[in-house]
Amino acid sequence: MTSFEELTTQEKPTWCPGCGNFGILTALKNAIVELNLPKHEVVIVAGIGCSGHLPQWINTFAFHSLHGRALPVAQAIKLANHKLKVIAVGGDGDGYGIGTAHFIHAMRRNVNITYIVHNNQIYGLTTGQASPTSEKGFKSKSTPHGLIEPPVNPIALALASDCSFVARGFAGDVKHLTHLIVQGIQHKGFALIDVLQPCISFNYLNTYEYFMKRVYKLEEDNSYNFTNKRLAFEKAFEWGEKIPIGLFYKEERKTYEDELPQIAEIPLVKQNINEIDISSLIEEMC
Ligand SMILES: Cc1ncc(C[n+]2csc(CCOP(=O)(O)OP(=O)(O)O)c2C)c(N)n1
Ligand SMILES: [Mg+2]
Repeated sequence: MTSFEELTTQEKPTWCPGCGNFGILTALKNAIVELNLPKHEVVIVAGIGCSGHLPQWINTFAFHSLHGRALPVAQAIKLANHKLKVIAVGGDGDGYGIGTAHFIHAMRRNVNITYIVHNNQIYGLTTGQASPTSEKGFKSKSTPHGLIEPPVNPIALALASDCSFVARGFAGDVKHLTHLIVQGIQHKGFALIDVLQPCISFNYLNTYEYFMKRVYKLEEDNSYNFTNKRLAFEKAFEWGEKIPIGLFYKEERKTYEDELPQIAEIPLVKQNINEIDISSLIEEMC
C-alpha cells in the first residue's frame, strides 16, 4: 500500500505560505495514494517555474526539464517505458506560452500521460509578469498600464486540439481536485487538468476569494454531458460571474502507444537490442 507519508519528503516546500501550489501537491499525493500506485512506477516531469519545483517534494521518480519542455520529455519517457505512470506538471507560462506547440501536438497524439497545469495567471518564479492566461487589462510589472491582449483559453484550445480528457480544478478545493487527478490518471490517453491556482504574492486579482465566489461544479448540473463537445465548448467560454470546474470533456480513442506494434508486447526499455545487426545501416551511411 502506498501511503501519504511515504510520498512526503523530508525537505519542506519553499513556496510562499498560502500558495495554491500546496493544494495541488496535496491533491496529487492523495490521488497516488487512492490509486495505490507504487511510487517507483510513477514519474513526474516538470517544467520551469514555481510549479516546476513540485517533484522535489514528492517521493517518486522525477525529471526537472526546461521551461516549456516538460511535455516532450514526458512523452519520450512514456514511449520508452509505457508501463510507467507519467505525470507532467508546469505553469501557465510554461505550458500555454513557451510550450504551446508541444501542448497542442501532445494532445492530438493522445500519448497516455496526465498534464497538470498550475494556472496562476502570472509568471510566479520571475516575480510577477503577465502570463498567457492573465486577464485583459491586468496590471503587473510587465504591464503597468494594463494588459492589451485577451488571454489564451486552455480549455477551448484543448478541445480544439482533440484532447481526450479536459478538466479544470481549483487549488482551494483539494477533495474535488484529487478526484479529477484520479480520473485523469485512470484515463487512457492525454488528460489535461488545468488548475486555478491563486498566487498570493503577485496576482491580486485572481485570489482565493475571487474563485470561491465564482466557481461551481459542472457535475452538479444534471443536464451537463461531458461526452458532448459542443456543450463543452460552450462551457469553456464561461468566465466571469460564474466559472465552471470539473470534467468538461472525455472521449475514448486509441493512444499513440496503441498504434505502435513494436511496443505492443514489450516496452522499449525491456527489449533486447544486443542481437540487432546494424552493419548494413552503417555501410549505407558511410
Ligand atoms: C527558455 C527560458 N526562458 C525564460 C526563462 C525564465 N523563466 C523562468 S520561470 C518563467 C515563467 C514562470 O511562469 P509559469 O510558467 O507560469 O510558472 P509559475 O512560476 O507561475 O509557476 C520564466 C519566464 C527560463 N528559465 N527559460
Ligand atoms: Mg504561472
